[in-house]
Amino acid sequence: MKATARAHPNIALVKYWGKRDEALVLPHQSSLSLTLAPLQVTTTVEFGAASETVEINGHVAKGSERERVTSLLATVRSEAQRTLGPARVVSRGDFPASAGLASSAAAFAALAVAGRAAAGLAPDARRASILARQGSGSACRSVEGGFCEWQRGSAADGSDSFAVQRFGPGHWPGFRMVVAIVSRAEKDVKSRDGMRQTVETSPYYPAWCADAESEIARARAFIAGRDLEGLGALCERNAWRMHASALAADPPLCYLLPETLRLIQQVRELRQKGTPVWFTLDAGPNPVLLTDVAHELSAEALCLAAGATEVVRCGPGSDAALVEDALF
Ligand code: 2P0
Repeated sequence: MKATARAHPNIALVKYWGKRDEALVLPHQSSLSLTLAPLQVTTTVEFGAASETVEINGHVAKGSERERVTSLLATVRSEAQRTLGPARVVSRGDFPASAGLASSAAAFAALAVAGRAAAGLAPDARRASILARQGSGSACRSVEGGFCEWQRGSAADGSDSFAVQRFGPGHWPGFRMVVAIVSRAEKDVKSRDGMRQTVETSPYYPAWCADAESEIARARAFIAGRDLEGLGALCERNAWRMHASALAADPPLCYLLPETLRLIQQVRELRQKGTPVWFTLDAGPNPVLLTDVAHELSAEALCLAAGATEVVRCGPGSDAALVEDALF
């Protein structure tokens, strides 16, 4: 009745931006990401507690944060078809939630894996991915390691909308993602709301969806061939196109800061001088650089020189996994 799991966050190379079903968290387009080590979140779930409690990074979760955890556990209970009683959940990340990286992806992947194990359900990556998706869309891509593709699916109940691993972490061990923190400020519009606003009001939204879907096969081919130049260029244009769709919303959504553009300009200049470095951008101001192990220190130095206050160097991470060390 008690289990603990750890999971890594992920960064999308081809992005998810918009839902066709808000309640089930079903996307309008497929996406493809890399699971990132060494960052991780650990979560312990125990059923049979006196009352349902959720503690995240040392504080008691309330409101929608708590609701997303408890509704995921309700799905676990119905799958287990057992009387499990209230759950105690404790979750801790080794990176701050405001670091510009979505800790929610790792947190919900760890919760799905630990919750299923605590309920006595057999390990099942597909079911865990579907479960994690209901907490946060991108979390479905953190159940397995390496390069994972979230297939949008078409079923109304979401049963065919989950992530599958395309290449394990050992496929391209020298691939690196370098996260440049230029701002830790809370963003004005959360991803969930920004996506909705873009879907409902951006005239560019249908073009964004069609383009993102068509990039998936090309991204897969570049990863298969460990083609950093091809993948880097694809990631940059996919990030720009996601931001273009958001900028065209009404009211417009601009997640970029002057510091973001300055850093991106320097990435381009360093590349023109021969260093293989590209960038991607999530729904926030902090660029993530794509490079290889031979150039990650150059990428880090660029970020610091361009004004980043903190830099996190990451490589391909492994599957979400059960661990022995419970948090309580
Ligand atoms: C992604 N993002 O593919 C995209 C790129 C942000 C930009 O997934 O509403 O926390 O919980 O499904 O997964 C961030 O949104 O949103 C995200 P919900 P999520 O990684």
